[in-house]
Parts: sequence; structure tokens; C-alpha cells
Amino acid sequence: MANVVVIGAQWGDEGKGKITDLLSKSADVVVRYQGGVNAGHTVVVKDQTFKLHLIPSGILYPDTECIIGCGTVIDPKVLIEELDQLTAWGISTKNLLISETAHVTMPYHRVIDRAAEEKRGTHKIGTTGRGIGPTYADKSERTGIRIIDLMNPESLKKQLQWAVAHKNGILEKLYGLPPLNTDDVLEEYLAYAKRLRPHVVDSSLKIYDAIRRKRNILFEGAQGTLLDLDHGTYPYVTSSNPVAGGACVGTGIGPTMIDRVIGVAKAYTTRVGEGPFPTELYGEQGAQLCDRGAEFGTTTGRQRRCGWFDAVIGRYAVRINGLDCLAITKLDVLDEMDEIEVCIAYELDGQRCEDFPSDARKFARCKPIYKTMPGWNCSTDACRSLDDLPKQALDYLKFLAELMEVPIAIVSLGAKREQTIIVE
Ligand code: 2SA
Ligand code: MG
Repeated sequence: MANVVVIGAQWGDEGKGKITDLLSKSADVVVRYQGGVNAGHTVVVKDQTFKLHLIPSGILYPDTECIIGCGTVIDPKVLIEELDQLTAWGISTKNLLISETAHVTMPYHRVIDRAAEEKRGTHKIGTTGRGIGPTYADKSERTGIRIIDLMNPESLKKQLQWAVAHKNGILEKLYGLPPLNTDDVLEEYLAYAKRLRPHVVDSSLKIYDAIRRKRNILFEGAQGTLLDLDHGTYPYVTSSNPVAGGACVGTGIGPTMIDRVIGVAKAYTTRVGEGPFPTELYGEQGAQLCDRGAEFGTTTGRQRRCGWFDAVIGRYAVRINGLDCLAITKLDVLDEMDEIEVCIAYELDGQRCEDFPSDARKFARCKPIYKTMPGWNCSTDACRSLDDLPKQALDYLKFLAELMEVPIAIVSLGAKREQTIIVE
């Protein structure tokens, strides 16, 4: 196992939750390194469904240490709700650790996220409205509030006096919204601080210590490669770095300490929010994928846009993340398709284009060039090894691996832990 990074190779919702849950079994430590409560992981254990936003799904294993790293943004309200929920389910949260230098989502971040989206009108990004962009913006602007600041009431009060006054100016003048009250915010966040204090640590030191003790560490990416602030379909991206490189910056360890990078991709493609998506299907086939795949957001319940597998994006994810192998999820969703298309390249302004164009305007003009594969038209529900798969499904997987030039290590055929094929 060693130290493994698991990332989303598409636009998020690839089923990373299930894959990290599987790998968590052999992990001693599971770490989140970016994103905030915009993420949503669904894990199904023995017919019980767990929905988590911030806490790594490794928490479901009693001896696994879970760390929320410095590259994340933490909405303490949601985090505490998750802690309460886990406790209600009878799951211990004593192994949860939070980085003291992670930034904190404040009430004004949530309000500004939604107000800014509304103001953007037709240029909207389709954010989750969870205050993610504004929290990271304050971090970059060096006016953010960190977990460590919450732990210090005197300095928090001073920071808030400035921050709330500053944000109230924006709320009132730019958006015509009512101001927030500093004392109310202070009181609310001091209560959160009290609750979170036992979990707060120097996460870089913790992880380094675990590495020196030869513990197995799993770094769990949220969202996906194409939503990366630097490498995704900017501006239709999130405000963090979901790519594998983010695992180093977002936790405070060096790249030499990572042994393996696994990319998770659906057997087709989905995207939530705005932005270009060349293989998007608008008709009945898209509806079929959405329906069979239950493609609705874990966080916002939004319906996801659905389309065929895009190998140009897949190859891009291999490059940007340095993928060693792939986990292909939701293959069963294609069970009833007569034919399956795979995008092997694009046509861009009359030319064949093999590589993902970094200019989103060019990307928006890309038309998929498809190779049609025969469907298998039977249930893969009971398949537990590659030998159990229908020949067409096996051919489909082989073709994807060939196109992306990396092996497929895991195939997932449903939400349950046992609906998985580990390729030897
Ligand atoms: P934000 O809120 O600033 O991060 O939004 C910016 C863009 O990033 C997209 N985004 C996501 N896309 C897919 N899944 C995400 N998480 C939730 C889930 C989504 C949900 O796991 O299901 O419940 O709706 C996620 N988080 C952010 C977002 O759609 C914008 O395009
Ligand atoms: Mg998700």
C-alpha cells in the first residue's frame, strides 16, 4: 500500500468515495488535502449509506487516523454536524485530526458566494454555494481566518472586527444585502472553536511522523482534475488543487514521500455546474445514464450533466497527475446500452486534436471524434472477477487502458464494497 494519492480524473463525482473506502482498509492514516464542504462522498456499508463532506471516509474504520489537511477550507458548522451525525451512527470520531493552518469558511463567505453567482448572470460558474471560492480568495489575499486563529479568542476578536466591517461594506454596497454583526459571528465561532479544539494539530508534523513510522497513508482528493484551479477548465473550476500535486502542498510533505497515484474515472463522464463538456449527451441516452447512474450531487442534489467517456481528458489526467493506474467506476451503468461511444480525439476548427487544449474557449469548440463499441446488454451485477465480465465489457476496459496508456487496477460495478473487481 505505502503512500498513495487517489484523485478524480474527470470533473468530480467519479466514485472516489468508494475507492478510498476500499483502500482505507489497508491505510493507517487517511488525509484530505484540498476543497471543503463542496465535496460529497457517498459510502455504502452493509446497506447503510453514509454521506460525508469534510471528514475522510476512513473514519468508518475504528483504528484509522483521519486528517483534514492545511490545504482544505473548513466550515466548522458543517464539520460539527458531521461529527454529531457520526456519533449518532455509533462511529467514534476520536481519530479525527484537523490542521491548525487550514482556513475557515465564515458566514460572509457563504453569502458572498451566492450573491456573486447571482450577479454573474449568464457568466455564472455554477458553484455549490458553500463559500469555497471566497474562503480561498481571502486566503490568497492574506486576510483569511485559520483554525489556529479560532483557538485564540483575543486575536479572533480583532481579526473579526476588521473582517466583518470590510465584508459588510461589500455586502451592502455591492450586493444590497444586510450587514452581519461581529459579536454574533464571534460568539458562534468561539462555540465551534471549543468543540473542535481537541482535534486540532500540526498536520504536517503528524503526517511526517506517520511516514517515519512507515505507516500507510492515503491522500484523498476531492472534486477532480478538470475542476483544478490551475489545470482545469478555468474559469469553470473550483478554487483549490484537486490534482495529485495538491497532496504535497495541501498537507505539508514533499513529493518524494508519495509512492503511487491512482486516478478514478467513471466508465462515462459527468459534470455539475457550468462550463464546456464535449461528450455531453442531451437526448435519451444522457437521461438513461443519469437515471441508471443516479447522477445527482451529494452536496446540492443538483442533476449532473452526463456524456460518453472522453479519453482525451483521460490522457490529460494521466499527464497532470502522473497516474500509475486507473480505477474505472460505474461500469454497470452501461449494462443496457446497445452501443457505447468513446471519444478518442477532438475536431477543433477542422483539425484533429489529440491533446486537451488549455484555453477553455478552444475547448468549448472541440467536437468529439468517437469510436463506437458494442454494448453487452446484460447485467454485470454478479461479476466479481474480470473472467466474469461479458466479452464486450472486457474489450471496452481494454480499449480505455490502451487509449490512456495506463493499466486499470480496479473496476467498480455498484456502490457496495463487494461490487468491485481488483485486477491482479
Ligand atoms: P465551488 O462550489 O466553488 O467549488 O464550485 C466550483 C465548480 O466546482 C464544481 N464542484 C463540483 N463538481 C462535482 N462534484 C462536487 N461535489 C458535490 C458532489 C457537488 C454537488 O460531490 O456531488 O453536490 O452538487 C463539486 N464541488 C464543486 C461546481 O459544480 C462548480 O462547477
Ligand atoms: Mg462527490
